[in-house]
Amino acid sequence: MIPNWLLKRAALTPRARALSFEGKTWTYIELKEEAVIRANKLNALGLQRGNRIALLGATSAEMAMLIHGCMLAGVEMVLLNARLTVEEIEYQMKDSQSDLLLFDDAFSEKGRQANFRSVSYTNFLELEPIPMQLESMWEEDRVLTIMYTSGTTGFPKGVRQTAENHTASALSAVLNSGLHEGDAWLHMMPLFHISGFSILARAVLYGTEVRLFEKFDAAVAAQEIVSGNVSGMSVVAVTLERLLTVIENDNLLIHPKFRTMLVGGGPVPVSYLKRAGQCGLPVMQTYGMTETSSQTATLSAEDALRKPGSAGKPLFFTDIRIEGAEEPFDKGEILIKGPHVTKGYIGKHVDKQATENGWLHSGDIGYFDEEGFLFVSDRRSDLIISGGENIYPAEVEAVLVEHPNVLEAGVCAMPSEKWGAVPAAFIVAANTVDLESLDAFCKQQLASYKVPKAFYITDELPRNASNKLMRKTLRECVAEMNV
Ligand code: S0N
Ligand code: AMP
Ligand code: MG
Ligand code: MG
Ligand code: MG
Repeated sequence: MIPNWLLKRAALTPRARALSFEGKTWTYIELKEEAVIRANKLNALGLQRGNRIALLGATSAEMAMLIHGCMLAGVEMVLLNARLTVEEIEYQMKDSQSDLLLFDDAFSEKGRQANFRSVSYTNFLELEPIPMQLESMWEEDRVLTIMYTSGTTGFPKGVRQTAENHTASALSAVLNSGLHEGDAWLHMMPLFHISGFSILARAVLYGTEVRLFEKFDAAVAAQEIVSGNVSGMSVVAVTLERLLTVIENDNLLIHPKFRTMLVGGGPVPVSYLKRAGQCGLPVMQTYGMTETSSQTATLSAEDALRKPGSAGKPLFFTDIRIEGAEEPFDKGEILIKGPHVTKGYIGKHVDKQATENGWLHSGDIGYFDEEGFLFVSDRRSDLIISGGENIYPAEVEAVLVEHPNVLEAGVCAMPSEKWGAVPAAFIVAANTVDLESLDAFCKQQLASYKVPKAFYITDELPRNASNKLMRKTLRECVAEMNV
């Protein structure tokens, strides 16, 4: 059994600072009181242990309190990506058999359009709470959160993340990064991604503060880091680069309290790591994913300068193997084992085995060097990572071919100065297809980061002997056209 993090934490260090947001702060006892109120309001809505609710909103203190409220009430959360379209929200609500959609008022349009029982934050907060038996202990397998990641089939998969997954992940992380008096984490990530949720989970386990912001802002982040407000922060490559530019332009000095800049969620150009080194910004690359409830390997402070480009060693409770590798530098698929690895999926993919003999097949390609440092050398087959958001070509292609004038579609990554990579589409058209209407058609169904940023009309798509689309050839075409 695992104690409910917040109840335990509030009992241990009630007066420690837990959260700050938009000029307000909460101690752990105050955060617990807020979360209990929300658990009791969930009870008032008739939600019971084992029910599922979907949360839709931007990062906010309210969302953090709702998350803790759900964990107290025994309700499983589906954390929806706030950039999804109504169609995508409906798919995930239906697939997860969610009992309720709770939405931030700023998302009212989407929240009300979705064809489900839904309640806005404001209406929820007006409810009269009905006291309930709080969930003070969790079974290891208690599903706390469900996050959707896209799959090679084109149908997003809901990943189950249990109390054990999150707890093991947080414990592994602290055995790598250590815990110092006054530690505080700068939180500018989406709370609906594991990159953001894991910050909350770690803080409540360690008894440290989360300095929460609605969204990434390079100037504000730099100020927080320089002033000694925070000891750590999580970023993706795109946000690291924006932050470096501010630090470089203003010649800022990193406060000695700041010791961990975790960067992950996709490949990180080594040039960024070098620039960080020159600024005195202690950057640690990490390799993690939704299926592993965040970090699985992370570079330690000790090796950060010595091993640029490496994602470090497997964390304390993690085992990593390179499939088929016989010696250092042999490349192969990265296989992961440990208590942080998901037990599986829900909905449409409920029967899909997440692991084979305990090993998760990441789909990523990598190798270990002679000292056991992991290098992730290639991304999952065909996966496009745009500013830390994942796009699976199959999902975009499935939408494109629904268009009446599209016969066939192939989607691949196109390099982007701004986002690292963006999707590009090759279209075999039935009649003349108006690209503007195709773009509008995509925007209706796909979150905007998934909408192709370039469309190319072609007579046929490259296919191999077994008729499989060769997206690698598409990528080569894009590269040729952009020289
Ligand atoms: C990069 C971010 C901050 C960009 O958002 P920004 O600049 O605030 O844009 P908006 O003002 O919201 O929108 C303006 C227009 O830009 C489009 N847009 C926004 N984001 C993207 C994007 N990523 N790609 C393409 N377009 C984008 C908007 O749609 C809008 O356009 P229009 O007007 O047309 O609608 C933001 O994208 C961001 O926060 N990205 C990071 C997401 C993230 O957290 N990814 C990680 C996911 N992976 C994991 O969680 C596993 C790894 C992990 O856990 C981890 C990762 C990093 C560090 C630590 C860990 C860990 O293990 O702990
Ligand atoms: P997600 O499913 O959104 O959690 O994304 C996880 C995926 O991001 C991984 O499977 C990798 O493809 C990619 N990724 C995460 N961290 C790194 C890293 N340090 N280097 C390269 N790719 C990464
Ligand atoms: Mg944003
Ligand atoms: Mg993802
Ligand atoms: Mg449709």
